[in-house]
Amino acid sequence: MAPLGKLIGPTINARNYKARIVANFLGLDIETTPEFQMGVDNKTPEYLAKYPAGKVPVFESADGFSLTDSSAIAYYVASKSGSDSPLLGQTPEETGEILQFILFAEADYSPAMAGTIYPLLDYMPLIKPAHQQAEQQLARFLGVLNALLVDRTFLVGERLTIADVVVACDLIMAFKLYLEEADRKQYRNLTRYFKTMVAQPAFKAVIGNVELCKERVKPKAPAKKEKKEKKPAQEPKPKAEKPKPKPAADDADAEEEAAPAAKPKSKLDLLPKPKMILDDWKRFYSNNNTKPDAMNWLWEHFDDEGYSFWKVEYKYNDELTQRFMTNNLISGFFNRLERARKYAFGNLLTLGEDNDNMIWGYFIVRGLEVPEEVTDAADYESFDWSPADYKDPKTRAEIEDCFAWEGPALPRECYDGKTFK
Ligand SMILES: N[C@@H](CCC(=O)N[C@@H](CS)C(=O)NCC(=O)O)C(=O)O
Repeated sequence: MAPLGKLIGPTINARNYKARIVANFLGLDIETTPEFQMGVDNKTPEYLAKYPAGKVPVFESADGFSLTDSSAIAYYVASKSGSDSPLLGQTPEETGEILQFILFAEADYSPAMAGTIYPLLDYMPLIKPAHQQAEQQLARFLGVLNALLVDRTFLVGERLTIADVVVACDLIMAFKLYLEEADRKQYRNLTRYFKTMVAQPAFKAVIGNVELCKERVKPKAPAKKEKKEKKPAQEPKPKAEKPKPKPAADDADAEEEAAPAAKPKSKLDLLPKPKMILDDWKRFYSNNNTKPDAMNWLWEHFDDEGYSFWKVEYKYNDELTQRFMTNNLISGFFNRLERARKYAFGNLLTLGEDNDNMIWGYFIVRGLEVPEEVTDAADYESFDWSPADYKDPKTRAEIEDCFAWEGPALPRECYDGKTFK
């Protein structure tokens, strides 16, 4: 299936999730940009010439149509399955209500959420009266949704619509960072609703598991003012600084994007220099036949003091439904493994049939343990990682067929897969 187009922007971002979830519901494929650098790629002259607001996400269709604004993009994707798209409502009344909730989420709820949470994350200055007002507004809008959901499963009608996709995505940050258990009790209906939404396979494939807030994010203590010192006779010239990539103030999931920057050096960089350079392997794998050429190269060069092999299996295969969604789930997991890209290589495959499939594969990682760059990924816990002895002939045959996406050693027929490199 040719992708419908490309969704440009950071992949770990609630606004970016909307169109991808819609695409999953409808069996459509959308290309993403996992290497996108926020604050850099959306500020280039070329980007600004096309999208003067310099915001993300934007969408470019295969035939040159482009669109901004996450909910508009999601709506456009929803309409691609025809005017009777199941996500767009069954009657004019339902379509009207869908727009009502999308606009409520964007114009009422989101500014209140941002005004409440962003100052706590230091994305905005914390000005007490403004913050209090935002908190009150947020409580008001969460209360509206909570009351409305007392006897509803979905926001509009009896089926899930794009209103649910947009609202649930916009709620992610509040549920992850702000609404503690006691708050969730207060917004019981809304919490039930949110949990139901994010448990849908089409959501899970994009966002993984959402961990609900344990303790509300606290504002950073203000930096202590430096004591005024006598001015030196001559003021030193300020150094010109290069612009740095930065998480945007209103980036709905910027805390996740900012996380890698907080860990300056990996422990893995302190290991003795390996005999095999992972990038050489990745290049060789990309440019040659997997069997026999690339695999022969690997067995010849593999350094078992510097790297280890791991078999990776999804723990919840019985929850998987359509195979294309399983494959999207793998893409989502790989997006969240971004920090490990320098230290790992692997293939995860979707094996089997619709409604009876599994995720299975092998990884090579730097070092002899699964590194924190992998274990820190939000949905790491959804997979079993077991050490693999590549010298054992059966395991070696499995690794070869896994990296080639075909062959008799695969436990089931390969439908599709993803390479992490
Ligand atoms: N209404 C827009 C808002 C887009 C938006 O504000 N995106 C943020 C990231 S989540 C952004 O691009 N910020 C960068 C900036 O404002 O320069 C949408 O839903 O797509």
